Amino acid sequence: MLLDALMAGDRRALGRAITLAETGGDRAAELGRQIREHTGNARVIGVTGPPGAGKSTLTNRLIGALRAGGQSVAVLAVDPSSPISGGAILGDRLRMTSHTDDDDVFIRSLAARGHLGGLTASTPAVIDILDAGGYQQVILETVGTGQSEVEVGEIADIRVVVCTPGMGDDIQAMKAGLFEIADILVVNKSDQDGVDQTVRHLESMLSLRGPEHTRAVIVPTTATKGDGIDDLLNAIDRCSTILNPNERRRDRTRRLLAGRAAELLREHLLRHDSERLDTACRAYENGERSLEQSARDLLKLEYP
Ligand SMILES: Nc1nc2c(ncn2[C@@H]2O[C@H](COP(=O)(O)OP(=O)(O)OP(=O)(O)O)[C@@H](O)[C@H]2O)c(=O)[nH]1
Ligand SMILES: [Mg+2]
Repeated sequence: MLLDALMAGDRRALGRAITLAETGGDRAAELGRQIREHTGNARVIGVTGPPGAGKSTLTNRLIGALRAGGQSVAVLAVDPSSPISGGAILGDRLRMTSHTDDDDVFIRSLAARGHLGGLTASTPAVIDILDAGGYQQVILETVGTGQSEVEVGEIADIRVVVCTPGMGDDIQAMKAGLFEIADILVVNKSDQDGVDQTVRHLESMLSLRGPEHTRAVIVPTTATKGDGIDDLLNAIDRCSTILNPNERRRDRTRRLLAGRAAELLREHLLRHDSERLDTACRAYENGERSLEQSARDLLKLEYP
């Protein structure tokens, strides 16, 4: 039985289960159902940010720090297959080779197959497999490219957004996506100029975030030297308030379901409910309703 072998810590079974999940189909769905009750033990740490910010170097350091604490670690690096970061997988592999002989470290690259430009549709299933397979920490590295950070927000229990000094206006542009989901904002490459300025800039942006967001913490790091990694790990630990597997599983499912429902709603409105969409659209264009009001009208939500 694949499930038994997987739960017994058999690495080949783990690889087979992941491949099955990536292929999809009935057998994958069946495995997914079987393992559900064995999930919720792993902590999923999402590490995202612009290309080249140092996510893989930082992840490599995190692996080391978590291993030193006796934790087993799985890393999923999502290859954005964008021309900018071509060869990312090879780069990631090279930067994480210090852990390849360690049985309690598992590193796998997932190809992003265009699912909303970010994560693959099978990522949640692969995380469940790693979780059931006994990995205590799962690090999900993705390049923040538009939609993907929203998905990381849905999948990861803790969201680490990596930026670098001197991003200036780029940070402003980041606001809508990356910034909103962050539990922890890492300013990596702190060995470069402009760290203090970037930290101040981030602080002032954080103070503008609405009350629905809990306040993110800012952690400067120099991943190449290992500086600030302990601070980062402490910040991650402080974010990990859910300890019970049932709660963690439910929390994860809630986020995934809400995200998927939002996607379906969008499709539904565009394809099958265009009359209602047009009505709301007209009210907005006539200036009768604001964009926010029109959107709420569509959802039949009362405007606060
Ligand atoms: N000076 C300096 N360079 C760093 C630091 N961290 C990473 N780098 C360098 O930045 C480059 C990119 O690092 P990666 O870890 O591959 O960055 P990444 O965010 O994973 O990149 P992609 O996966 O391609 O988006 C490498 O040349 C690293 O050596 C740092 O703290 N200081
Ligand atoms: Mg990388």
